[in-house]
Amino acid sequence: MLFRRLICSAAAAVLAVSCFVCSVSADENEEEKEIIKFTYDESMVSEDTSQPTISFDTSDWENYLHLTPDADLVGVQMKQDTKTYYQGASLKITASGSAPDKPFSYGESLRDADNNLVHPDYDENTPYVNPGIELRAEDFGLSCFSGCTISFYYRIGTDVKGKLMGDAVYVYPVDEEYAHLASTPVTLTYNVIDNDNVSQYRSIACPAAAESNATRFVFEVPVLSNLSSDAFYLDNITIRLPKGEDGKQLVIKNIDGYNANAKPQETIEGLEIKKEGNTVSIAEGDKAKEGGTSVVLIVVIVVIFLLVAGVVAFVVIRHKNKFY
Ligand SMILES: [Ca+2]
Repeated sequence: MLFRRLICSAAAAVLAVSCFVCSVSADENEEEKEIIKFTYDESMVSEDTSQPTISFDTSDWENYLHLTPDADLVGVQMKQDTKTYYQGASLKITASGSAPDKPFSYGESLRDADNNLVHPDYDENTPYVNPGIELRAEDFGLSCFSGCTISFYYRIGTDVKGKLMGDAVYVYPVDEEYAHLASTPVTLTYNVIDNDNVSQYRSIACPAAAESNATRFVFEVPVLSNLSSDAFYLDNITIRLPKGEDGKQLVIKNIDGYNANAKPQETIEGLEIKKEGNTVSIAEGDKAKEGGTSVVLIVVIVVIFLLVAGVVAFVVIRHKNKFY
């Protein structure tokens, strides 16, 4: 009898311990998956979407843009620029270094089309690096960026072709460990042909998914070889909050002294129209396209003319034959 009691007590103890272990491990799992609840500081938001959150028009932008921890790997630096801007003044980002000995965030650079390693010293297990600049949610009174969208104006440097991976700067949300939270980044690709973003500013947006624990937006500068000029420019960044249940759109209001009187640059959609001082190659490309269109038009007109002339000649000959 005593023996049976001992067995039962031991079994109960084992059960209790195992339940405790299960609950601890379940708690740990829950802790790992804990989603940061989105909250915002009511004193920092506005319904007025006409003013950007960061304008770069005064020196106060320095409180809101940061270098990423990997920025030094490729010598990323940033400073206000009053010569090349969308409106008032902008932020110029440069990178003076060469390619680091670790891969950038995007895996496609690891292997070529034949699945061979592009760089023999690293593979999929090598830690990625994110050199560039970043926005941090806490600077804007936000618990996280989940559900937010940033929009901004940008211009790509004239010398990035072949010198940045994919000829591009990549924009994407990350969590505190710099884990990617977007399957594909927003790609600012050097383009002087059909959507010129080198001699003029363009606007684009980058969202962070809801409940994604996004706390930063990274602008990655994946340098492959030394840049002789600027990497890219930023102006007028606006942070939009997730739309409320009432459909109201709130933004983080301007916090760095927006110069509303400065005239925005004209942004030309589609094919670029020349302005004084721009590169000649783009103009030649445009002319070639226009020339190509003209040639096709002339050929069509000539063919129609020949067809009509042929029909007229045929009718006239038939008509003459009737009388002779
Ligand atoms: Ca500005």
